[in-house]
Amino acid sequence: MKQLIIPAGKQVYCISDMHLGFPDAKTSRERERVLIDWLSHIQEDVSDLFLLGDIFDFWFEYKQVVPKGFVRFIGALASLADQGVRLHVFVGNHDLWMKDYFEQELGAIIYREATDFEFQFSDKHIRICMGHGDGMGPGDYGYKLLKKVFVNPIAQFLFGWLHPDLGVRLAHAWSGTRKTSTIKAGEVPFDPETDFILSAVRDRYAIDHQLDRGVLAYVFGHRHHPIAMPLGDCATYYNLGDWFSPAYKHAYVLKITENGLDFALFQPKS
Ligand SMILES: [Mn+2]
Repeated sequence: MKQLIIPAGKQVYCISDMHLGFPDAKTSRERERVLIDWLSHIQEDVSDLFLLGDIFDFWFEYKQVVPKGFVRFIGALASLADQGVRLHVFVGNHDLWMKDYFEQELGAIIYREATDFEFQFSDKHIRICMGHGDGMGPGDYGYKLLKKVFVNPIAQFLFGWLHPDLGVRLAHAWSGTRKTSTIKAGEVPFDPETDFILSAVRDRYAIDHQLDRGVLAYVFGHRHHPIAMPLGDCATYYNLGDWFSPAYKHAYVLKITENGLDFALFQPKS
């Protein structure tokens, strides 16, 4: 359980699945601008910013090189970090090849597994479990096998020795083959009977509830559809949606405040 003290008047913001770079440079640049506007809007009261994975549609850190692009977004994060905002970055299945670049540059904390947090407000403690959500629960064996290859140190070492122009092109070609399924993921209706993250969350909740751990919410991304689903009387499963679906219709923001949780659709400025 990681404990975070939240100063009076401040709050915690969580978003997921921005997939910067997807599906092309022009659309991604527009989304990047909207995200930067949002970051400047929250800067007055954010203490901790959680990015729950798939920030980038593809990210790979070579020993001396990182992918081109996203300078404005990374710059906006740097500016928040310089003001004392803590950045919490979960790796997603699209950007799991993060190493220590954001740690070194932004002081970000990188998470590779679902993690429990306790947010300590002046008169209240809120416990929340957060993660990206890929590879959780039953099924999806094809992806689980692929993830074993992706996280394999030898496979990463070999990929890292490809010239970046070739490696990044291969990665984009791979992402391109999955473009339709990425876009469609958010359009598939949420089915509580088959949702693999919900299945894993229910297992976790059963244990937490039995041990009276007081976990208020289980927050994930990855599925690209927004969900707020009660689990029993006092806990909720949230999924934060995504930022690339048309008109930001799936872009949800979870705020953790001294008054509790606030889960709301992002409202772009017209
Ligand atoms: Mn995603």
